[in-house]
Amino acid sequence: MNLVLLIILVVIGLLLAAGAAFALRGRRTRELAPAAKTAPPADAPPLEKQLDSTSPSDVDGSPKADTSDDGPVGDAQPGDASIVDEPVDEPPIKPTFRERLGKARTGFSSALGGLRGRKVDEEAWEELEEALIRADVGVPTTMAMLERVRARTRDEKVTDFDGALMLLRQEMETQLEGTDISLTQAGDPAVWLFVGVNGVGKTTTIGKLANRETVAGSKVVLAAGDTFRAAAAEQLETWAERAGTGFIRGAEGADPGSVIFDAVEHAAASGADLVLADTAGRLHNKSNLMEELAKVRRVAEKASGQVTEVLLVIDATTGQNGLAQAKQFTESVDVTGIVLTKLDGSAKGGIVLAIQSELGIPVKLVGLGEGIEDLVEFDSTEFVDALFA
Ligand SMILES: Nc1nc2c(ncn2[C@@H]2O[C@H](COP(=O)(O)OP(=O)(O)OP(=O)(O)O)[C@@H](O)[C@H]2O)c(=O)[nH]1
Ligand SMILES: [Mg+2]
Repeated sequence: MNLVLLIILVVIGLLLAAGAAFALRGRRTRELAPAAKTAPPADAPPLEKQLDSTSPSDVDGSPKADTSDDGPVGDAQPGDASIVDEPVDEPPIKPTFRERLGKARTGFSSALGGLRGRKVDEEAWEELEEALIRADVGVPTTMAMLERVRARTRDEKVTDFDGALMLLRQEMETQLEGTDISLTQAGDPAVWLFVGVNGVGKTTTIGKLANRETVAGSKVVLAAGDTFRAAAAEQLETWAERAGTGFIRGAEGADPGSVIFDAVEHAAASGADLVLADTAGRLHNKSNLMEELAKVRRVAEKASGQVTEVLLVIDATTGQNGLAQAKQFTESVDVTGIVLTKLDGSAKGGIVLAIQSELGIPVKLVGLGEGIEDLVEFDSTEFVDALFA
C-alpha cells in the first residue's frame, strides 16, 4: 500500500515539474518573439547609420550638422528638420572698384614693386618706361608724362625712386583730374547711342545701364538698332526683360536709323526719359560703315528726342588698338564718352590715360564683368590708387 502511495507521489511530482518547465519556456518564447521580428536583415547597416541616412542633410551631400554642440542644433534628434544645414542669406560684401580692377591693377603695380627702394638712375627710368608701355599707356603719353616727372625729380632733388614714383602718381592724378563722367539725361527723351567695333560689349553695357537707370527711377526704352542679325535684337530684348524697360525692334535688315527713330517716338509718346540705342558692331576702318553710323545719328536727331551721349565702347583687352578705334569713331560721330569694358580681364588699364590725354575724351564708365551689376562709374582717384597699390 505504502509502495503504491509512493509511486503516485513520484508521478505527481514529475507532472508538476514538467508543467513548470513548459510554462517557463512559453514565457521566454514570448519575450524573444518581437525582437526577432524587427531584427534587420544581415546586410542592413547598423541602426545609427539607418537613422543618419534619413537625415535631410545627407540628401544633397552637404556636411551634417554637428549635433555634439550644446546649442540648439545639439538638442536636435535624428530626422528633426532643425539639423538641416540651411544656407545663411548673408548680404554679399561688395568688392571695391580697386579690388575689382583685378588684373589691370596687378599688372602695373607688380612692375612697380621691383622699382621701390631703388635710387634714381637711368636703369630705373627705363624700367618704369617699359612698365608704362606694357600697361598700355602708349608711347606718346608715357614719354610726355615721364618727361615732366623727370624734370620735377631734378628740380626737387629727389634721389630715391619711391619719391619719383610719388611724383608719377601725382602726374597721373593731374592727367585724369576733372574728368567729366556725367551722362546727360535732359532731352525729352534723351538718346544715348552706343557705338564700337564687334564684340566689345555694347549690348551688355546697354543692359547694365538699363538696369541702373531704371533702379534710379528713369523710364527707359531700349532700341534694337543692330538690325544686322536677328539674334542681336533678341539679346537686347532679354536685357530689356531683365531690367524691366520698354523695347523696340525692327525687322532683320531694317534701316537702323528708322528703328531708333521709332523707338524715340515711342519713348516720347509714352513719357519715357531715356532711350538706349544699340548699333551693330563695325570695323572702324570701313568708311561706308562709319558713314552709316553718322546717318543713324542724324536720323535719331530728327525724332522728338535729343542725342545727348554717343558712347564709344572699347574692350580694354585690345590695348592700343582701342586708341585707333577711338580716333576713327570720333571722326564720324561726335563721341561724348568712352565705356571701357572687360577691365576685369586686362592687365592694361593704362589705356585710360592714353585715351584721355591723347584724345581728350573722358572714360565715363568701366565694365568689370558680365553681370548686370558689373558696371561702375570711372573714378580717377581710385583708379590711380589701384595702379599704385
Ligand atoms: N569680362 C567681361 N566681359 C564682358 C564685359 N562686357 C561685355 N562682356 C562680354 O563680352 C561679350 C560680347 O558682349 P556684347 O555685349 O555682345 O558685345 P557687342 O559689342 O554688343 O557685340 P556685337 O553686337 O557683336 O558687336 C559677351 O560675352 C559679354 O558678356 C565686361 O566688362 N567684362
Ligand atoms: Mg551687340
